[in-house]
Amino acid sequence: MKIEKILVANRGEIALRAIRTIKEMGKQAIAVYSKADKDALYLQYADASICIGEAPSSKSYLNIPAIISAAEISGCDAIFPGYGFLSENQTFVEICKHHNIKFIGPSVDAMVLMSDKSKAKEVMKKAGVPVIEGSEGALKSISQAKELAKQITYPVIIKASAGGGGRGMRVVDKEEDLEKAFLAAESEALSAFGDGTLYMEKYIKNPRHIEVQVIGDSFGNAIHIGERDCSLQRRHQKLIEESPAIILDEQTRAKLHETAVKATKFLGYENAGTFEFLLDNQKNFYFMEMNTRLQVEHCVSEMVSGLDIIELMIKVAEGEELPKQEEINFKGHSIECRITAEDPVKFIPSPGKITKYIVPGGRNVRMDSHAYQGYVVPPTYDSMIGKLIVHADTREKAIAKMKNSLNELQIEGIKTVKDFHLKMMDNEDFINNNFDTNYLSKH
Ligand code: MV4
Repeated sequence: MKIEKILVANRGEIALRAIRTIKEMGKQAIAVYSKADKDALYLQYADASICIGEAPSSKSYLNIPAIISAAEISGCDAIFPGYGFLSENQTFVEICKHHNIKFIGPSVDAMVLMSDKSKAKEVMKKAGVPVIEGSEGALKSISQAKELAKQITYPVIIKASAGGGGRGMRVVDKEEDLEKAFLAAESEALSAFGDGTLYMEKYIKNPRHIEVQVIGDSFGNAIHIGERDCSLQRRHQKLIEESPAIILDEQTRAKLHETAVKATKFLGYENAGTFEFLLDNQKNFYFMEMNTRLQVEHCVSEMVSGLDIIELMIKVAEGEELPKQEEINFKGHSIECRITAEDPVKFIPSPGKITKYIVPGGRNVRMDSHAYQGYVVPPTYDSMIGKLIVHADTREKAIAKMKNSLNELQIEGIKTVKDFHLKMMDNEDFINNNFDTNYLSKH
């Protein structure tokens, strides 16, 4: 089934990113916006745009009736969700189906399964994917948790089944601390997700966060588009991502890719997704979670593979078959720096008017951003105003190119994290691949 008109149910850089591909494919792109985004750049690039409500997300980008109405009024046959907002909302996917609008993403079943992190782990274990030693499903009581922790030995980590992103998570070093941690995680999970279900794992010290981009089609084919190292995070907010993950030797990398593809096929997963793994200091990898959406950092995978992942997502949704794994070749190294409107030291949001905006350019330099001179960054949404992505033959050259590009980037009127990234590009530990997920909290 050919898709002709796509509603982009998102804002900012990802809305712009999606509109570009949709138009390049000869399709029509319909944008939606809240009152706070009436002057947004992506609206100018869309074939039409529709206001869906007031500034708060709950009244606009999360407003399902408004978005479905916009799709119907404009005659869209599909919706592209992007990341965040409704991209992993099971109800939304079901409602799209009822309205005969193709949701460009996975099935409700896959989404539901992966949203329960402890169930997802059980299913992955069945698929033959290595998982971190821990509870079989949910924890039933504090005493059971104590029993289990003794068995797997401390430190352990207690996580929320409905969680992700670090909320409802507690590391426990010894039995005396377990009860308090259990109760704290439970109440945090209950208030954040409305579900206090917890599970337990052996705590892996100083791991690397490595994820594999996959995509499946409606014929049961699945391919990977390489891996990304996303270890440089601050309070579970990723800041720098790269592909390939140079920490991996060829053999581990091949095994990781093979595992992710096997898991995608096992699930009968359709469309783009990401398997998140933790890599321990002995280079063992373990499945952690699956993200059933396109991610912010997909660009580094595009740069090393030469593929347009959104184009693949749309083609899969149209019922086309994916290219074969052998047809996908990886070349060079890509790094992405997230540019947020935040103080570069304290990371406090800095919304406001951009008075000067000059973007870097040149060979293999990509700036995915919806910002422009005169644009007012609203305080209402995520502070990310763009992503600077570079590609080069080697990691060393990519770092040099990123450094140069960051120096070319000039944003005035608001604070950005540019200076943080510049510092990182000169940081010995970053250059020497000597970091892990705890690096930024330690330094
Ligand atoms: C872990 C872990 C160590 N051991 N699980 C953080 C977010 C959530 N998705 C899972 N997280 C972690 N799970 C075990 N068994 C360490 C983290 C973790 C982390 C993971 C990826 C990237 C950054 C992180 C920062 C702190 C903790």
